[in-house]
Amino acid sequence: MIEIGASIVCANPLYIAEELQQLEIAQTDYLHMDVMDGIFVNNLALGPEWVEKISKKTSIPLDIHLACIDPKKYIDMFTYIRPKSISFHIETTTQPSELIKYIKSKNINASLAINPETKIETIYPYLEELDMILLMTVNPGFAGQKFNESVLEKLRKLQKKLTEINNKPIIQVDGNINEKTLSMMKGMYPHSFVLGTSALFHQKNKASYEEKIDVIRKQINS
Ligand code: S6P
Ligand code: MG
Repeated sequence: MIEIGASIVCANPLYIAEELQQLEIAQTDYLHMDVMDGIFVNNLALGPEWVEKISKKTSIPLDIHLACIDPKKYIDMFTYIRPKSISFHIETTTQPSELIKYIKSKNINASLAINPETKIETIYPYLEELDMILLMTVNPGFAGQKFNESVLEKLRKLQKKLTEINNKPIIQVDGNINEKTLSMMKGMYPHSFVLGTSALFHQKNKASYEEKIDVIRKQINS
């Protein structure tokens, strides 16, 4: 099943209750929460108190993206909020299996995120353990960046590799996902798409979130 998520760092924090209401009307499948530590990426975002407040305002499941070094330190800051999934980066730890097991022991889907420049083969040893793989299509840190086309080859390789193993983790893409970049993925769509400024939260197009998400769903399903 295809899932569409909304990246909350791109929403207007001054009107967050209204933003959440519109995302509910749009039947957004999950809210993607970027947690940034200012070290792994050159930006700071979304602490646990803010994420908890959002979780209390909505029934949309939460998807936590830890763009942080030493992810072990951050996982328990979020498990009590009961997110649907937690992603941490392969570039940030030497013990992915330990963290995957730990996240799963909390009944939360475990996911490994991978930056555009990191070779896809680095996650192969963990494919049988994972619930999800987050393929970054931009470098984490900021919204509004250019889609890295080299990720298309990684997506193709990963999909082929997954046909050779028993486990079937979801593939999620994050970064400049819109009608144009979706058309580059045609024929090899992943399962889960994070929408940010380029497809959803930009102000140029005055359509509602419901209409914008509908356009994306129709394109994927066509
Ligand atoms: C990037 C972050 C993403 C962005 C999202 C923005 O640091 O992990 O989740 O919030 O990709 O979307 P867009 O369409 O502005 O690139
Ligand atoms: Mg993200």
